[in-house]
Amino acid sequence: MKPDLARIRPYGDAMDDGIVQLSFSLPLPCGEEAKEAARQLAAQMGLSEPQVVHAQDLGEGFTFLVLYGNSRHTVDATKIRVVKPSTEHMGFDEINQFIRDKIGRTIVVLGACTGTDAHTVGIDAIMNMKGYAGEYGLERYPMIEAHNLGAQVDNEDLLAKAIELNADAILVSQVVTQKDVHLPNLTRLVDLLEAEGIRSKVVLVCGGPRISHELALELGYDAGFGPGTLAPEVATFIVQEMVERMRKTV
Ligand code: B12
Repeated sequence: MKPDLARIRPYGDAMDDGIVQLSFSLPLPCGEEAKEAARQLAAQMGLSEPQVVHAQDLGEGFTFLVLYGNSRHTVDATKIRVVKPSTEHMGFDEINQFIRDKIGRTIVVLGACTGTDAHTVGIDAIMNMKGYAGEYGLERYPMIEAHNLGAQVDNEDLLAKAIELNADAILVSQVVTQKDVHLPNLTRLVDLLEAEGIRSKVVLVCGGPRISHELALELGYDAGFGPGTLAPEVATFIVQEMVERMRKTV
């Protein structure tokens, strides 16, 4: 049976059954009361027939719960439009060859977690030599000179390094988003680059679990990448953007 794209519902055991899985923790000791509280919460969230399939004592009066329930809502997938950098990306060899052929020199890419952010795993996944999820990071690319500045880098220091190394691209990772601190921190870098008159010289990219391409564009970045991003997607964007800019200035 084919799904009705105009009325997409979650798939559990059978098409259109609407079954979803939900997990959360409650500040209640593990027991029947915690399970009943979880069922009632799931019902209030609009799930019918909520069942607790897992309850685990987290200690100190907290319980972790997993529930199944039935969602009646549908989405019209034919009307979905998502703003994203590009649909096709090149592979490792193709990207290096593209740089040789179209740019003719190694390119300099700087990366950092900025502001108060100490979550380096995301930027490492994109930049580290050993790579992530089967894809080498940018440090492995012979045609990319990659510098990962690590955690809690001030925007001012990142700017100074970008000028010193004559960076072609700057990659900013923002994971900690409590009270939306990532937003002014990200726009601050744009302001600094503009004040130095080098904003248009660099390809400026941000990423993190709560970053979308659409948000990045709103903040003045050239692209934004969210969860599950792989290095070749980012590298493809950088090199294609560089070549596009070269084409426009000829
Ligand atoms: C590991 C971890 C830590 C470690 C970090 C160690 C390290 N060296 O990185 C430590 C213990 C230090 C830590 C501390 C804190 N953490 Co923490 N941490 C995590 C955790 C468990 C995993 C994050 C991670 O490594 N993900 C794996 C990577 C691969 O995924 P990713 O970051 O999304 O990266 C991918 C994409 O987003 C994208 N990407 C990311 N960056 C970039 C950049 C560019 C340019 C591009 C193109 C793409 C890109 O590509 C990556 C690969 O696909 C998460 C919870 C979770 N399960 O996600 C919480 C989490 C991120 N932490 C959180 C919090 C609150 C904190 C603390 C504030 C806790 C505290 N009260 O002290 C501190 C803050 C410290 C600080 N100053 O930053 C919250 C953030 C909540 C929010 N929305 O703001 C989370 C979500 C946990 C939670 N549910 O509350 N944390």
